[in-house]
Amino acid sequence: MLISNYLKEKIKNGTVHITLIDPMKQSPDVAGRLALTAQEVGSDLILVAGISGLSQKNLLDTTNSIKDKISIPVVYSPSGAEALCFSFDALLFSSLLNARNSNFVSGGQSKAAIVLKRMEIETISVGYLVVEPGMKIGEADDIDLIPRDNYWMAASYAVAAELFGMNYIYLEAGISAAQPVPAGMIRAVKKELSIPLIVGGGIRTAVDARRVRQAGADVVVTGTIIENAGYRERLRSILSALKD
Ligand code: 1GP
Repeated sequence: MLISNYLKEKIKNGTVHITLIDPMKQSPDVAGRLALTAQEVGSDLILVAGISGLSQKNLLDTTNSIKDKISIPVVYSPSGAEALCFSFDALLFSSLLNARNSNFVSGGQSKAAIVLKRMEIETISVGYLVVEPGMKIGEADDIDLIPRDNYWMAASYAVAAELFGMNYIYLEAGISAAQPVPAGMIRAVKKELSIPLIVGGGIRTAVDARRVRQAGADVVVTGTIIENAGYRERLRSILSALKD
């Protein structure tokens, strides 16, 4: 089944949860165990997110270890063409829309595009929008971060992406952000959109997850919580806030 159809079906039945695993943060073996826990508590998909500096070997080993242990889909979100792997179920083909550096908008993606198409890898196009504080991503000088109170800017970018024909909008507050994207912003974006909305960054508790869901997120992404002690229980309570 195509991952886009899998997601469509899941979204029809409620909020989707994605567990993000960064291969640079643990060994491939541990990554596999974390992915298994995520599957056991009810996560719908594992997103392997490459950040710059990720080696081809680490990506391959981590992917193999995850795929050996779980049956839910594993999708890759590369940060560029430096590490690629074709054993994923699909690839998020994202454009960082509020970047000033065109490499993040389409330049980096163009380097991998022909290979991906020829390999017939499923790609899911995503309009990626980084909201303050943006954390690591926000530290890059060339991003026009969306201010947390500028709902209009977020909605305008999101609708532009929809009109470009993108499949999803991803509102990102940044890895380990102190707070998730504001609920008011999620609501404002959702109101204008006809395509599904992904929200991630800074979601640590069931209260956060419920707020993001009630504001209109179709898909919720968490990453950092799985790296800390007690992650199984934390993830379980987030999942119950999303799926009750
Ligand atoms: C996914 O960047 C996030 O959008 C992950 O954020 O690590 O804060 O959950 P956390």
